[in-house]
Amino acid sequence: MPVYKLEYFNAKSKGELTRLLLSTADQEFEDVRISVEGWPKYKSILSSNTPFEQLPVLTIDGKEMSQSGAMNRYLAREYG
Ligand SMILES: N[C@@H](CCC(=O)N[C@@H](CS)C(=O)NCC(=O)O)C(=O)O
Repeated sequence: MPVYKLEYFNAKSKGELTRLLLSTADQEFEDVRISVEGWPKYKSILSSNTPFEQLPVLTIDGKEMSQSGAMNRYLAREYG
């Protein structure tokens, strides 16, 4: 079973569909919620592999993926 971590703000918006997809597929994931106040500091330490320096970021077995549409399509395909 893949290890998932989803980093997003404590809001619905672009991260919520990913949370719902993972939950509906019964996949455990680390739900990391960043506060708006904490974002500038968090952004400065985001991995250099995170090309757009934006959230959401989905990490799958240590590999980071950005762009909510791409991650949602991936999960939808993966779990039917
Ligand atoms: N095209 C990206 C857009 C991501 C995006 O706009 N993220 C916003 C929050 S919804 C963000 O990280 N804003 C903070 C910033 O750009 O510093 C996606 O769909 O994932």
